[in-house]
Amino acid sequence: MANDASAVFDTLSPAVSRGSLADSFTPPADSTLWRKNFLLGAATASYQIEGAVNEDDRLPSIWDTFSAIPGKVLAGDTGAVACDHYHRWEADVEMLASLGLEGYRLSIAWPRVMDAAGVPNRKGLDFYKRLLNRLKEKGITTFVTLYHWDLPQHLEDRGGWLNRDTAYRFADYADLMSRELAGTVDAWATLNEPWCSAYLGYGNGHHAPGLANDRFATQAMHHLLLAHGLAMPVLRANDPASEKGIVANIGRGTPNSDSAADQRAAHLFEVQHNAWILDPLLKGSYPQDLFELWPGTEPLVLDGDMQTISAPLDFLGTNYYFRTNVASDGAHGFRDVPLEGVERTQMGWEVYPDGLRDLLTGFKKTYHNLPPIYITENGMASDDQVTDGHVEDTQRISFLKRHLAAVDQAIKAGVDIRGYFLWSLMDNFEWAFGYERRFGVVHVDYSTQKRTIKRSAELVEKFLKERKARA
Ligand code: IFM
Repeated sequence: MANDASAVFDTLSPAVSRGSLADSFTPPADSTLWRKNFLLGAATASYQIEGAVNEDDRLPSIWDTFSAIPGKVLAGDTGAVACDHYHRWEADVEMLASLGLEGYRLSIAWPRVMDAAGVPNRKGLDFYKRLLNRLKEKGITTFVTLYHWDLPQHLEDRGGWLNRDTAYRFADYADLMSRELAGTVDAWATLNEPWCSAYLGYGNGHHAPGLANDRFATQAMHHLLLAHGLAMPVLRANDPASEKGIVANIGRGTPNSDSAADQRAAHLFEVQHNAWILDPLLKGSYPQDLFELWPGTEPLVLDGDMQTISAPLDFLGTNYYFRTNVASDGAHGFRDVPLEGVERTQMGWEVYPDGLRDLLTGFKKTYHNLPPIYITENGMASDDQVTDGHVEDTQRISFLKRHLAAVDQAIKAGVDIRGYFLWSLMDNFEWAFGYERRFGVVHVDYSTQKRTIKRSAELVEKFLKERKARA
């Protein structure tokens, strides 16, 4: 591993080549992705795929409540049925295994496994036990996220992540899950994307529970990170053999011009997107620039909290999708300046693989204690159609190829990256965008629940087979 990542970084080509499509998906011979210990898997999340929201005494979550409010989710979609994975999990595991995927990242629905008094729900627990045992039988490495946004509604009714007590309830939940599931989980992630939970949930109201106040966002973030910190020792005690970490969505901000004001704007974009989460976890403090961006929003922090939050991680999961081009807003913040003529996905997100490499190499410079990294999500939405039983998701194939090349570049620049999970295994409930946006490498026909393997998944399978066959 290089000692000075920046020196190596400077010698990298300025852009990850767009390359050609389908048949050249396989990485070049010198790619680090050929290493057999580089884990390649796929990810999902409970509310996005499970459905069965009223079964086996599952309690309502904030997303059941939010999606039932007219206008909150495109086309009025909800996760009530989703991919019906709660009933079809056996076939879904077969499909995952048949694709040769080595890892599966799933999340547990908190409202499924305990009641409001903290009493375990055996039926819900058994679902995850069966699922994880089957994955283990198939030899699939399991990454389990405890919180991927489906907070029990009864906790939101008492303030949700604005209430410090929720962090302690989360530690109780982590305790139950790690006692029950120890031995079937290879890696635990406490939270998925606290930025989304805090900012989209409490800062701008685009996600459940739909509150919109920057001060709420910073306090919710503090309680989320505290929940993470309280859960870590519990997970370590109950399941010592597994890895423990957290998953953050990371965002690249680029300046619209060379002006100092725009450079500052891009810096502030990344402060609120990345440092807001990574500084407390890895440095034990919030970035002061955050409060320049959002004056007067300092959260209430009690003695010892930052120490709890910054306990060492075994891994950091990073989810990457796009970059945001920004300019100064003329005051103390930034404004988005969408670039013209760039490639975009069905979400309208710019395809920008270099951002993944640049962020990871940048983190290595900023955080001397950066733990091993997994890319816990990467992928794109496209309006995929099944034609004669096939889905030719050409843009996704190119997207994945270019992002995997960026990962290879970051590894060669000295970042310790151990694996990559496609987002997502199958099309699913894309939060405020409902079922219209298709992120899967497997197509789901929601009227019949038929799964159709997309061309991208076939090519990943082909690569994994080739890699396995290599001496
Ligand atoms: O679908 C989401 C996922 O739940 C969290 N990360 C981003 C994905 C795409 O928006």
